[in-house]
Amino acid sequence: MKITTDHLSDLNEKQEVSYTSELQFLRNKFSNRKLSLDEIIKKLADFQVAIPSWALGAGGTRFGRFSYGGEPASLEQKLDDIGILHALTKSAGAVSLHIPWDSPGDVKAVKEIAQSHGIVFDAMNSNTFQNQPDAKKTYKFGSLSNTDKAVREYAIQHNHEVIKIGKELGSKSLTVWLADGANFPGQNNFQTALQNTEDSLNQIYGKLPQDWKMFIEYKPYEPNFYSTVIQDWGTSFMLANACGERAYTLVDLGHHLPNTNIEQIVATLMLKGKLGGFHFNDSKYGDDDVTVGSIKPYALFLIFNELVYGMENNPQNPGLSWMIDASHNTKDPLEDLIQSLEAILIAYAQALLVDQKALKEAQAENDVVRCQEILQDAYRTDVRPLLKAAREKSGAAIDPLQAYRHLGIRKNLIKERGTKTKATGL
Ligand SMILES: [Mn+2]
Repeated sequence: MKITTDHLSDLNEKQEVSYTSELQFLRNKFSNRKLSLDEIIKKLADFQVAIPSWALGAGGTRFGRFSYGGEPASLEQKLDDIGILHALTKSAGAVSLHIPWDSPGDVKAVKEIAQSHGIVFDAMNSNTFQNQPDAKKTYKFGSLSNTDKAVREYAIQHNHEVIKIGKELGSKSLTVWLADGANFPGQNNFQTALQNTEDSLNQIYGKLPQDWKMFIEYKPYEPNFYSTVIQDWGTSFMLANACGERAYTLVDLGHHLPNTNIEQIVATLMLKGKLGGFHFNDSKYGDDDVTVGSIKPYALFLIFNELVYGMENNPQNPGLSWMIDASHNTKDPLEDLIQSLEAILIAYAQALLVDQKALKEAQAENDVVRCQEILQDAYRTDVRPLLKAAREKSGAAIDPLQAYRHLGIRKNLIKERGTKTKATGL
């Protein structure tokens, strides 16, 4: 199913009137500040978030997986799904592939499909956390940190292969996330595991093309429950520094222990020019992978406040690679992703509204109350009219979720693909 501009323009016409008056309200509210709402609208329209190839299917847990019908059964169909998302939102113009779950059989054909949807290939994700059916070595006791050199080399080789596929597709970055760690005290020698990981990452980095970046993702626990080799941002930062200037830390919102101050991590990494990638999701307990902004929208805003500050003040930090990393157990994944994109853009818009000059002054005077007021004034502004204006400007649906339902997209996908298809990956 392909969404045309005709599909959307009828729907948009009905929406226009109400949001124009809401937008005017915002223009009046901010008229006494040197703030261009049109510039913010343009920034929102330009913001693109990669959709991971594994987010289009039903996720499930170790207890069960419930299909919802019309799931994409191939990489080609996954790209079609992202094409639908991008047509509705114009914010999902990139895909992040997971190898080998979504190895492109016919690279040329896959590139053509992506191009027809206006989708580029963002970071490539390697997988050394599970054994593939044809595996010659086992990752049961780790990959890049494994005590067995042959296993480490096997995992390094896999990453080299992922870079090779990525080059053919036009990607410019590799994300490495390791499940390596230990389930029990004494199982691993911490120092040996870390040193092996550093050496292995260096070998992967050695084959990284000059115009590529490598992102090192961290996570405190799971699937290992006693220790994880790359457990936190500090370890990732240290490893990135050990590899070289094109290696960066990747922050995944769900990969922190409860109450971790993620916005401070973001600020620290951007100051040091080492924040490379960002994975969006939300959580209450652990790596829950639920819809962005569904549980802690204020935390998301505070994180975006630091991201915006960094983007404006830290030329030493390169442009970031944005991706949604979530799993969908009870919702239609496409609806869930539309909600996530909306939450990301809301937080971004709110952060762009922060009166940075006034905040700086209040901070200099240690006027704590005023500092909080300034942040919360931005956070409590309903910025949705700005998102609607951005979407109309870029030819998307003003209200993507309503358009998705109105056009009966899931019903159409079920008609095309059947009720029993199963997505590859998770
Ligand atoms: Mn992630």
